[in-house]
Amino acid sequence: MDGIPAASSRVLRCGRFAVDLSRPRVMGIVNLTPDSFSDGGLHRATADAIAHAMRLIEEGADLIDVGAESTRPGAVDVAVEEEWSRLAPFMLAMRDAPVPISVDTRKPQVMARALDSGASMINDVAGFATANARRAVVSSGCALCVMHMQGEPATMQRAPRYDDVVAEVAAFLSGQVALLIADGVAADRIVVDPGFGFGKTFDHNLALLRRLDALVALGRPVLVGLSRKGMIGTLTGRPTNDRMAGSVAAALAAVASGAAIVRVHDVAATVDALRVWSAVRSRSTDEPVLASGLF
Ligand code: HH2
Repeated sequence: MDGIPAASSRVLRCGRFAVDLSRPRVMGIVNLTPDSFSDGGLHRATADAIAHAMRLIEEGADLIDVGAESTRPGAVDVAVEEEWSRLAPFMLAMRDAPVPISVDTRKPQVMARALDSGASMINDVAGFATANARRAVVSSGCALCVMHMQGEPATMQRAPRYDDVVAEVAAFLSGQVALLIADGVAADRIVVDPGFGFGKTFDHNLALLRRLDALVALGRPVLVGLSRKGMIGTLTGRPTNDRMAGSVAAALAAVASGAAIVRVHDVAATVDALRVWSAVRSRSTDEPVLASGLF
């Protein structure tokens, strides 16, 4: 498509999958943290999460991202055994899932167990900053999401500071990609993510979204997670569960600037929006979406 940089035409190696990034992809969020499932015990929460993941896949999710440790601002760390006990039954149930399962974790021990249990992608909000994290993933064929975060979730929103947020985030991401490649990870396994809301003020987030092209220029596919985040709340004045329209608009803005994957809660709405956007952008007149566009 015109104006979309070369990175979007790549294939992402993702465990037993090869994800074609010639069109934007939607990653559906599944949360196994207890605060997301206020009623019921762990078993109920797991069953709900599996049903939710299947629903997101039916709605058109191209990947599923599952997390068992909250990384929201102020969140406290979860022990390895606790995090894995939440993830294990989900991973078992999703072993033959028709789309890649990405595991959102910062812990090398959890990464290793997730890969043994069939994970196709590891999403590390700490950007594989430790040698142990890189060691845990290097010899697998999984995809890796390298995200930028300033500080730690417990304190990251207290006083984020940058001289030039776009340049600093780009430098961190390219440095981590170089480290992974030096460790032996093939470049076609790696995506990068600016980490919206992770040690960033509203102005930092907006600057990153406006200058996403600077991250696309790094040459790796860019993944963005803006769904229902504080930035959408600031712009719309709406509470977390009423931010779908704002989140879809943000996803479209990111994709229009070259993002390859959008990480979202509202899969159906995002898939619809991307279909319309893609049809308008497409130069082909025989797209099925156009053929069925009559009353
Ligand atoms: N954001 C959250 C968690 N993991 N991973 C990546 N790669 N990019 C992100 O932006 C990202 C992430 C935080 O999302 P939040 O809405 O706080 O929670 P959850 O995703 O658990 O619903």
